[in-house]
Amino acid sequence: MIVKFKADSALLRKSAAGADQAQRDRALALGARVGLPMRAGFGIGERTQVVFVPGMSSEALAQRLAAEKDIEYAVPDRRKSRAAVPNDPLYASGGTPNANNFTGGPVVGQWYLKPPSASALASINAQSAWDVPAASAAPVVVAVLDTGIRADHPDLAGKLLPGYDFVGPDRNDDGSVRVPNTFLSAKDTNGWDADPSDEGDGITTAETNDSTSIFYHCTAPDDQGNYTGEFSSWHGTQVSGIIGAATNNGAGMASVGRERVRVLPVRVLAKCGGWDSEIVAGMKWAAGIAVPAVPANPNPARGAEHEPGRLRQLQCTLSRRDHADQRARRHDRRIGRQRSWAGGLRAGQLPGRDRRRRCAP
Ligand SMILES: [Ca+2]
Ligand SMILES: [Ca+2]
Ligand SMILES: [Ca+2]
Repeated sequence: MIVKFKADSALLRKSAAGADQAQRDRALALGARVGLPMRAGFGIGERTQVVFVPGMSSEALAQRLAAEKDIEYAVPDRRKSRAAVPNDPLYASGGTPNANNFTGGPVVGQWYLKPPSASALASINAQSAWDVPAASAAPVVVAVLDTGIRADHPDLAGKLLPGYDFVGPDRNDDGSVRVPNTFLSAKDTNGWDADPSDEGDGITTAETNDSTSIFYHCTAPDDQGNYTGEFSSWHGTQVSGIIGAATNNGAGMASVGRERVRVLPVRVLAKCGGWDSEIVAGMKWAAGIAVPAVPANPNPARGAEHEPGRLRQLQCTLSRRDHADQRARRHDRRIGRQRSWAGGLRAGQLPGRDRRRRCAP
């Protein structure tokens, strides 16, 4: 039991024998007044100390002491244990295979958030960071510049801020807007808008093999150079979950940011990727920098995940990278400029078509 005496309490008399004796005297006097065999614990502050009555529950004692008019507060002294390891089922290791799927989460759990081990050297040990108290009660805003968001995901409830969609109308290879205006890539029938919903970026085998389609060779070829379709990646939602999924809620997965992060979804990629100009506009808006004709972002981000040009490249196998390089060179020859694998524009190049191709393994 933790008790704080009011400043004018008569029990706060100082003792010539020292603070410890004063606390003992105070506990004895308080116990005598309420008719309980009270003992003193250690002091927490000048007017605050621990007291206890053997055989009596903290709740009952708190109720009894709170009625005393010279007691500022009396609260149970409870044992706390570290809560760093969340209770989300997908975080735990050791799923049990059954005929249809896994129950109890994946066999490896979310290994990448746990302390490194002999079998998971690259894990980030988020557990140790979760034990460190937050510097501020205000959540950190992290922008996710990606394929948009599935805001209906239950593990993202309460974690999303109002984002924006910077995927514009379909363009020609020189970057000009197609005439007539179409939105086959955006799939939401309009250009930039306030709804960053992920409309899906799946491409059919027919589309990636149709030389008249704007989705021609938008998927990565296999080792034989054949192009096949891909299902939608829902990548923005996946990344948003890793960054900020509701955590310790007993459902789904845990996130790096736990309850300290809010995700700002910024849609810059759609079917067959996105354009640098729109990605840059999305980055500026996410950071709180004005973008013409777009309402100001009231929640500027302090961190950002930017999918194209970084993660994709890191994920590329050498074989895929070669294919992507060759494809980019062929493409760049057609429009008269060179492009390095690093993905940046060389000095003097015009920022024309630089649609970031997907290169996931
Ligand atoms: Ca749109
Ligand atoms: Ca939209
Ligand atoms: Ca969760």
